[in-house]
Amino acid sequence: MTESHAAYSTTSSSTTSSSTSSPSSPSAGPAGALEPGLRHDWTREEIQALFALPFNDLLFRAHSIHRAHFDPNQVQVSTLLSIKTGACPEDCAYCPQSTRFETGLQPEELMEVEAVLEQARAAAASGATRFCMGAAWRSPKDRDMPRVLAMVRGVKSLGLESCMTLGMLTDDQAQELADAGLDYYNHNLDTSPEYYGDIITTRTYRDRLETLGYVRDAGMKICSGGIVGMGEDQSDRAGLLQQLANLPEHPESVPINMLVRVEGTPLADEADLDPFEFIRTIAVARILMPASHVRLSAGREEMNEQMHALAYFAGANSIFYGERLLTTPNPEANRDMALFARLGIEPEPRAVSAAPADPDPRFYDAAAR
Ligand code: SAM
Ligand code: DTB
Ligand code: SF4
Repeated sequence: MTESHAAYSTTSSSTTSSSTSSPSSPSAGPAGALEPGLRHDWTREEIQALFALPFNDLLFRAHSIHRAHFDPNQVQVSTLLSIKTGACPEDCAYCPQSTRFETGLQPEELMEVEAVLEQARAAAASGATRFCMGAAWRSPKDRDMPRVLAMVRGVKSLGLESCMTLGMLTDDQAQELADAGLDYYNHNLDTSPEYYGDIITTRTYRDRLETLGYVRDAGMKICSGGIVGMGEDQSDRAGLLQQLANLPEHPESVPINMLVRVEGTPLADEADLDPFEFIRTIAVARILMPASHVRLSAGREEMNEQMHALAYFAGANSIFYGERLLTTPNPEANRDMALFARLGIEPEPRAVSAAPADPDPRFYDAAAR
């Protein structure tokens, strides 16, 4: 284990803060999760105190921090594709792709590279700036890597930012992905360390942190977040955000998923989470990780326009765009664009470094309007 891997370990749930900065003082400086002045020593008590604020006070604080770091009228747009579907050996209680649950999902082998690129071209044409590819694997097999790497190179050649979520990685696999040009690796902590064992038994929290360490060491950006609405309590939501914020560097992208309850999974009948509690989670994520993109992720299909608008106000500035997530429905792209127009929101232009030397003029970049 290298020194930086050792730093990817769980934060004890209640450590005393040694920082002098207060939660109400947003860090100044340019946006970027490596920005100096960001805190990595949040205690559970401090975070729970944020959750306990009156709703308007919490949103005002989160929105002020959001404005200090981002254009509040821009939202980053990613598209998601399942490149290998179902038949996953893991037992994540929320997931329709686990082979252990009868969800009626039709498994599909790893896609061919050209079929993935066809979808990536469509995503680029519809205005997405990042293309995220997900595989229902515990971890990729070495024999899968050449095809996966070809997908990364192909997506990059279209001028899109690339993201993958393939399960646990070895340090070598992380390096291969980085060398192929992968920009982001998505690997979620999912929930607090204490609640984690109620949801997944086939891999540990430590395993997840180890993969995040390899991803960081290989030089890729981290996309890591979790799921709410799985029957956890507020302290678990605080615990998830505490783990993410206290990583050696904040993840550049923090997806907050609302559980999509799928028939056949153990969480199919989970009770509704109070929508304001979901908004609070977004707001607290924004306060803790001021320079990170906070993604309003799964579960949007069940959220109305007012809820979307509140989430954007609270600090969410990224979405998955397109009518499907991995296996479940997502709002149609034109509904998102219509809401953006009503709210005066523009898609965030893609990062300059992702543009190819010679962009293909056939593909329209809606975000670059
Ligand atoms: N198999 C890989 C892994 O788990 O590391 C990558 C794909 S997995 C589907 C990616 C993430 O999707 C999970 O970590 C989880 O946070 C999220 N997810 C899966 N099913 C979900 C559901 N029903 N509702 C909300 N989020 C879900
Ligand atoms: C993430 O945090 N959410 C996305 C992405 N990372 C891979 C996945 C959501 C999956 C929702 C259930 C499904 O469609 O299968
Ligand atoms: Fe498999 Fe990923 Fe689903 Fe867990 S979340 S069952 S690892 S596809």
